[in-house]
Amino acid sequence: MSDRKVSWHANPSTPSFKLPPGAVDAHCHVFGPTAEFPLSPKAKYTPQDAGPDMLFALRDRLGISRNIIVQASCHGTDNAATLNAIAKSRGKARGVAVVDLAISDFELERLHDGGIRAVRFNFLKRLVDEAPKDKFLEISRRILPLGWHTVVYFEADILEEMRSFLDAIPTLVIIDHMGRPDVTRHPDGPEMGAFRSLLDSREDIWTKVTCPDRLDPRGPPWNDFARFASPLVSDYQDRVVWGTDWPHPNMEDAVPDDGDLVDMIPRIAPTADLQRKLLIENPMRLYWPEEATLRGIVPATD
Ligand code: 0GY
Repeated sequence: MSDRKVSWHANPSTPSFKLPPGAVDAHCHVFGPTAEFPLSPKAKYTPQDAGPDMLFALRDRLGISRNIIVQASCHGTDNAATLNAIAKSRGKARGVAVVDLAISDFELERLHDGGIRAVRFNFLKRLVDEAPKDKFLEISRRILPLGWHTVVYFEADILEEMRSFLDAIPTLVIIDHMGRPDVTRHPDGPEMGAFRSLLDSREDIWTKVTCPDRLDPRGPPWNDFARFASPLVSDYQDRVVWGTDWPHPNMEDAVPDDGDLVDMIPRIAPTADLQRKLLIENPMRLYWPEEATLRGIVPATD
């Protein structure tokens, strides 16, 4: 067990930025606890346990109100650890599943009842063995009646070959971590141009302005990341969400301080209006739509 990695900060700082009440961490994970929820035999990394109690302690410490728990690839297509964390949150978490391509409708409904609202398709070869686009599209068609959306994780160098697949997804789409651009390049260069043209192609393509630690090789204070993320937050203000990415899978060599991650927010979303959309209105609209309408967080639509 000694090779199990710790990829999170043991004692994150208290952020200077005070999150508004109701802020959602729209991208985080749990690992285990593995005594109850073992890692997948196909896992490409073997982290130490980082279960719901730890996640919710961090949530409270940072001033976050709710979590969107994304099934981590080390748990494969068994979403039990994610469902367990959602159940323990007492309504303060919802989730994104990774599903077996032969999943039954009954199982999809069971996931819905457990708080799942999206599936994730992962195209990173270091994380998954296969990413069959035709089968993924079939799943996206099947989740449409549940009102779910599709989360897609890929790196910028394959965006062009991803375009026809992304164009064909029938649900709302969220691209993880801004499509993982090389942030040492110019934010107005061809790579971001291609990403913006994807966002411009459909009103229902969203992105997560997440992972400065993962994307910015120069490290804190992550100035290059900020140059990429802040124009997206203002130009696509109704379809961006933020998250910590805790427990930062595979980041054991450059573990971020989660307090610093919160302090990035006013740098990429400098006004109270942008912060409210990024942290509350947008994720609530996606993950708790009924409550968002009932509580007047988003205007009711006809
Ligand atoms: C992330 C990024 C990574 C890992 C996973 O599911 C996962 O294992 O998402 C990564 O290693 O880039 O979004 O957490």
